[in-house]
Amino acid sequence: MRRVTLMQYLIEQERQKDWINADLRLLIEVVSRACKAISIAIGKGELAGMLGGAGSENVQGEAQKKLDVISNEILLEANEWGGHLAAMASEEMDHPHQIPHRFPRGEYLLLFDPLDGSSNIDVNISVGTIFSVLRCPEGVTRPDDNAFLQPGASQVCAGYAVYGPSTLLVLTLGHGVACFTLDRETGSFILTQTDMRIPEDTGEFAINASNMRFWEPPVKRYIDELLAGKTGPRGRDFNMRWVASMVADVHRILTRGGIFLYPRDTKDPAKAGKLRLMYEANPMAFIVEQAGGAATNGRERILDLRPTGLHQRVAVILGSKNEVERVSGYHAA
Ligand code: P6P
Repeated sequence: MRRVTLMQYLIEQERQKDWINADLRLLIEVVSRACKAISIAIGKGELAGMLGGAGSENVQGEAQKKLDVISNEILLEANEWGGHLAAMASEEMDHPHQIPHRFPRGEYLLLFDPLDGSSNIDVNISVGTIFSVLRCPEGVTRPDDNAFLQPGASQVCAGYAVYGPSTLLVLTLGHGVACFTLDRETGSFILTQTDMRIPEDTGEFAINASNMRFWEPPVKRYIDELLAGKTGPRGRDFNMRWVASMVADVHRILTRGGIFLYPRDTKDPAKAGKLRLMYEANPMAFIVEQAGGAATNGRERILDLRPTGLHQRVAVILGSKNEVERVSGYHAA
């Protein structure tokens, strides 16, 4: 494959297609540069005193890591000057971040989980950044939470960076999924995969099995059948992986297939799930569907859900289409 940088890819897309314009191209380039800066900060780890707790809590009541706060700041500072955004929302902030008056505003809303899986950061396991792009509703000059509450099907772009052995940027503009690998020598993201596809069948599942006693019957039935392997109704053995970094688990599924489940459980009946709809489930569902996979909350397509809160949680079952459909069938039974 000829060496194509992210900038070249985006400019070629802008020339030939109608689904990207200069502002969206700038947004993606700026986010990619922020992800590069986050990758460098993570890579320094303890050498730069970046590990450990920040001594604060986020809107979810979760203890923030220093790198959670740093990653959030990097994304805010990188994006607020460009004139492409109307506002930003983040897992780490109660309410949307308004664009300072000294900068022009644009038509897009950017949502992100700046450092997903950050509980893994102190033990040197892959983490990531997840982002989602919506259009700001017409006439809204100071976007509040409600301006962001659009179904995932309204996204114009979504992507993630995974900070693993290599730093990758995976991106969809609604017309397939592309993957870029960070060349640390030149600082460019290089196109390394186009049109990523998730196999419709799989032999690998991802779930936090320690929650088994809290699962609803359809999930319990599904996982029991996988564990029964050759001796059970599925007639084959399955393998299990759980990184506890959604970005790492989703990237594995995007690369070789699989099903990821973070189902609703009765541990905290008031919670619809653990993962957040607006900046984890929606962008990942968009990417997974664009790669030929499926994403539901067990009963409904994630991208059809009508959001009611910026930080609302949702059950997530995504990946290889035939497995996700089987789980949905068990919920409907
Ligand atoms: P558990 C990370 O905190 C996260 O939000 C996702 O990245 C990950 O899939 C999940 O939570 C892990 O949850 O309960 O296994 O620690």
